[in-house]
Amino acid sequence: MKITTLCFLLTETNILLAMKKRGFGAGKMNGFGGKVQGDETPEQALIREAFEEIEVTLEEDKLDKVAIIHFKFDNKPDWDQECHVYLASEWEGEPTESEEMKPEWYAKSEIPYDMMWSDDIHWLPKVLAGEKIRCHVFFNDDQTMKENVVIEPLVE
Ligand code: 8OG
Repeated sequence: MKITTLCFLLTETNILLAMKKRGFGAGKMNGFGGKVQGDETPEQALIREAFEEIEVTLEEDKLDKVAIIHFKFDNKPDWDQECHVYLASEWEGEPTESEEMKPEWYAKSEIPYDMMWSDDIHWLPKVLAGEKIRCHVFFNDDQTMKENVVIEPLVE
């Protein structure tokens, strides 16, 4: 099973999203992050991806883990994914465009869900409101989402 990471930078009023320029989810607005490689922990993978994708330096003890999202595809088990989601209010460096992502700040009250993955509206408002959740999202073979999103408290 693929393990991935996802992170959103936050200020008091704003959230950092970035347009994915290539690969899985190209054209969508999202947090930054990506696949865990080798024997990395999710946090190590995220710190590496933060620098590669938007030139931001994160510290492990300043990451707030808020969710694990399980993505499950009908007949494509190799697409299944466990995505570890973090919020960060402290970082070093100015978010900068790379070959992979073009970062942009949005007001937390104006998150452009219509430009994002269709499942995000089910769980992102909850984690921004302070909930820690485990979420199960199911997809059809054509990558459309099924309606039965399951959300439970995150207990690790
Ligand atoms: O390494 P790569 O860029 O392919 O990793 C995929 C990234 O996209 C990773 O950060 C997880 C993220 N991602 C999905 N599916 C979804 C989704 O449905 N919603 C959100 N917000 N992110 C997703 O792969």
